[in-house]
Amino acid sequence: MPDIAAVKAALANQRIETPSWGYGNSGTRFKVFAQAGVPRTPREKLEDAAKVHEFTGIAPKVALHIPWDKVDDYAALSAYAKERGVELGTVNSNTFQDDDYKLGSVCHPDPAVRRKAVDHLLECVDIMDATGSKDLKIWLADGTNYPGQDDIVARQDRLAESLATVYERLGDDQRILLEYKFFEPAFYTTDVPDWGTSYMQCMNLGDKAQVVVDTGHHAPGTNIEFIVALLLRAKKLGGFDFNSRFYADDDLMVGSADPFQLFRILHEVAKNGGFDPETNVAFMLDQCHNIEAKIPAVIRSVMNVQEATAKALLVDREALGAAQASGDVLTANAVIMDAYNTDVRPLLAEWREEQGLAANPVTAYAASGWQERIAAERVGGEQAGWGA
Ligand code: PSV
Ligand code: MN
Repeated sequence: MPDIAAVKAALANQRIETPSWGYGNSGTRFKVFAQAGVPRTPREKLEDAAKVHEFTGIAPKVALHIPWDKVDDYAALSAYAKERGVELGTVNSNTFQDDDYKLGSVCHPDPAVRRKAVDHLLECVDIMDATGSKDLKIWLADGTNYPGQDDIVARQDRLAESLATVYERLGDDQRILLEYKFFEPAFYTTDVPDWGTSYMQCMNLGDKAQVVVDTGHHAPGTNIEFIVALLLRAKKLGGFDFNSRFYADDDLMVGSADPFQLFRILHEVAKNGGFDPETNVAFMLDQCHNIEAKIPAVIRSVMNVQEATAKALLVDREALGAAQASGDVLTANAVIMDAYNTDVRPLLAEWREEQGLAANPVTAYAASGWQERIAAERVGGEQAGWGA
């Protein structure tokens, strides 16, 4: 059995980045629901993210989304984050909310629109320089809705050329993380629909371009842990956008719909060196929860990743390897299921207390008075959120 001290040490090294947009109002295309106390500025989002870190101890980074988190002075924003015990993480680009992007951004048939999109991506790298962020996460809404609408291969060529311009601009320790999603908003073709397309583009770009796996961006039934294992083997897994889905890109709290899948993914991560700092996998949340309270739902997601990680670390890999080598199918499967079925909550409560944290971050947050305080203080101004 794995040594509990080693499991605890590995848990202490875990870092989960939370998304600035997870703290704002969100909804579906039918309705955006407003909540009391939701941040009105990037600084207030950082204050909320700092609370998640305060109660979990493992969420010290906050991903930004540009232009949603646009400010005049990024160095000052970074300093504000540090004062609250967190730091700015991945910069997410946005080439999907401008009228010019109706037919695409970096794949658009018009070179002027492509230039505009590339300029935005270059601006994101400038911001990374100012914030000290290492990763530019690119998710593209590009695609077509009808057969014949545009040339599939020409769009790949435009994509490659646009990304190459951005890649050239990266500093030595900066990366492009190219995210894929199989559909939405485009319904016929999507220009980066799957890990293979992202991998091909990243291969052409070079070592500083890697694939992001958003757990909600696959067709139902896709074996995501297989993709994760292959990308780790190829040294091309740049990071995760964790969330949960029942149907498509539901963006629910990670681990809520299918905790077993999350465990299986994290088992492949653990087994294939994905938790080693030198592998440099960014563990990010990408959730837009609409009906539940913002901060505790992010805390819950962080805890769900942590629980699945603890279970993955408990897999008896020696016993698993021996069973696999001897073709003992039932024992191999039993080793995996034993780890998954272990209740790790007491272990995590103990670990938190050893770290000087409350045993239960959700109840500790509820008792902290922060939610009441922001509801009372954040009155007036415009709450951050999707459009409405
Ligand atoms: C797209 O659905 C996505 O997953 C991308 O990561 C974006 O950056 C994020 O959602 C927020 O729109
Ligand atoms: Mn995502």
